Amino acid sequence: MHKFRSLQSTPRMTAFFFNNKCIVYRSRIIFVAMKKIALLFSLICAVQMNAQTWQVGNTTLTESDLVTGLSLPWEMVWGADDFIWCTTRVGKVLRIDPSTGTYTSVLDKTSLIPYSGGSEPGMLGMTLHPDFLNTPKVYVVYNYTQGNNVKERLSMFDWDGTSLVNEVQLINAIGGNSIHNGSRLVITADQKILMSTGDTGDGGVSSQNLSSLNGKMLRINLDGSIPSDNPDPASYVYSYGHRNSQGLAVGPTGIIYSSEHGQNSSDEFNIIEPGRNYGWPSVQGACNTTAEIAYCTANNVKEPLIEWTPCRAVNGIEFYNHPAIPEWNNCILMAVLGGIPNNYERMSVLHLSADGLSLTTADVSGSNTNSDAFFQSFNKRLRDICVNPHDGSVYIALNGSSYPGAGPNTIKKFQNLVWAGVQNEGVSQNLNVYPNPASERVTVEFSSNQLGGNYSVYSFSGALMAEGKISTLKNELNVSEWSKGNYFVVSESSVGTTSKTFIVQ
Ligand SMILES: [Ca+2]
Ligand SMILES: [Ca+2]
Repeated sequence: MHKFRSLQSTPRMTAFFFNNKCIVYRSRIIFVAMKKIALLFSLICAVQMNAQTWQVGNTTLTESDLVTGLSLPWEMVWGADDFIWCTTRVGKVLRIDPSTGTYTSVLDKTSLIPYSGGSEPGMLGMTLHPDFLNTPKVYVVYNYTQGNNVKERLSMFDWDGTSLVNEVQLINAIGGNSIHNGSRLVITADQKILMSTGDTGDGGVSSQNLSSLNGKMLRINLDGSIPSDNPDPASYVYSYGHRNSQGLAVGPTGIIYSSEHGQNSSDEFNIIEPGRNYGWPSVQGACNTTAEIAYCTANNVKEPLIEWTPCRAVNGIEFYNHPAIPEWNNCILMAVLGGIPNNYERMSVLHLSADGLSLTTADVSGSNTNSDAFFQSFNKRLRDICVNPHDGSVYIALNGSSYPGAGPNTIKKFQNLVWAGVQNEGVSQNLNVYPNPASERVTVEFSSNQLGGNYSVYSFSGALMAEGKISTLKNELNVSEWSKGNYFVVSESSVGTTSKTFIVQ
C-alpha cells in the first residue's frame, strides 16, 4: 500500500496506469481464464464427487443417480423394450429410459390406493408378459379399499405405446391390511405368474388356511385362470405357510427363490416348491426348536436356505449372471430395508452353488465390513434391484431412511465402466438377430469389422446359452430346445462390445 502511494506520485504514473490498465485487462483475461479453470476444476470435482465408486473384488463399480425425486419406487423390471418399468407404492407405474433417466407415468391409480405414509399398502409387484414385444401386457398388484377393508388385486393391462390401458382384473378381493400385503410377481419359464401374498398381520392364521389366498405363493395362468397342474387344480395356492414375502426371482434352471420377512427373528431365503408348507406361524426360520422339529416332521415343512436374526427386513431379489461383474455371477442380489430399527440397510450378495440348490457364502454376519454387504453407507432402505441385461449394470431403488419409507427417493445405477464397450451405437446397428421372435432357428448377423471377435448369447435370467468366435458374418443358432423368453447376444471385438435382444417363443 505504501509502495503504491509512492508510485502514484511518480512521473511514471500515466505509464503506470496505462500499464496498470493493461495489467488489469490482462488480469481480467487471466481472471476469466482462471474462473473457467476453476469451473472446469469444480466440474471435474463434481464429476469425481458424483462418481463414487465401489469395489467388488477386482471390479470397480461407478455409482450415479439414474432418477431422483421419486415417491417410493417399489418394483423395478427391465422390459424387453429396454426401458425400466417401475411401480411406486403411492400408485403409479413409471417407464424410465435407462440411458437418460427421463420417464413418463404410464398408469396412475393414486386415487384408488389406500396409501398412507405410515403403513404398507400401495401399488406393489409388477411383471411384463414374457413375449412383451409381441404381446405387450403388464401385470400389476395393488391394494384398494372395499367398504372399510383394504383388499388386494392382480390386474392385467395393455401397453398402447403411451399408457397402460384396458385393465382386466384377474384376481380381486385378496385380503389386505395396513401391513403384510406382499407382493412380488414373477413369470416362470413355464409361462405361469407367481404372486406372493402376505398374512395381513393375522398372526399366520391365513397362512395355514388353504382356502385363503393370504400368506401364500399363488400360481396363475397368464389369462388369470387357475393352472390345471397346480397342487390343487381348483386353487391358485402353490405353497403356503408364508408370512410376508417381498422378494421373488427365477434362476436359470427354473428354481424359484424368495425372500420373506420374519417377525422379530428369522428373516428367510427360500426355494419355492409346489404344495410345500413353509411353516409360519408355528415355525420361524429353520426347524430348530423342540416344538418346531415336531411340527416340521408332522407337516413336511420346507426350511429356508438361510435365515437372519434379528430381522433386517429382506426385500427385492434378483438373480445376477453377467460378465460385467464376474464376482457376482451366479449370485442372488438382495435389497435389504434395514428393519424397523433401521439397522442393516444394505444390498446383500448370496452366492449360489453350481446347481442353485444351496448357498456357498452369503452376507449373514450383519457386519458392515462383510465383503458381501454393499451400500450400507447410504443409510437408506433398499427396496428393489434390477439388472441391465446388456451391460450388466445394477439399479437400486431407495425408499427413504425410516420405516415404512418416505420420498423423495433415488434410483441409483452401478456400472462397470471398464467392461468393454458398453456403448457403441454405430456398431450396435450392425448386429442383427432374425427372425425375432424366433422358435426354431435364429440368425445372428455381424458386421465385417466384428470378424475375429467373440459372441455370447445369454438368457435374461443370466444363463449362457451359446458362445463362439465370430468367423462368419451370419451365424445360425438352433433355439428349438430353449425355453420361451427373452435372450440377448453380445459381440465383443476390436470395434467394441454391442448387444441385441431377441425372443424365443
Ligand atoms: Ca418359513
Ligand atoms: Ca426356527
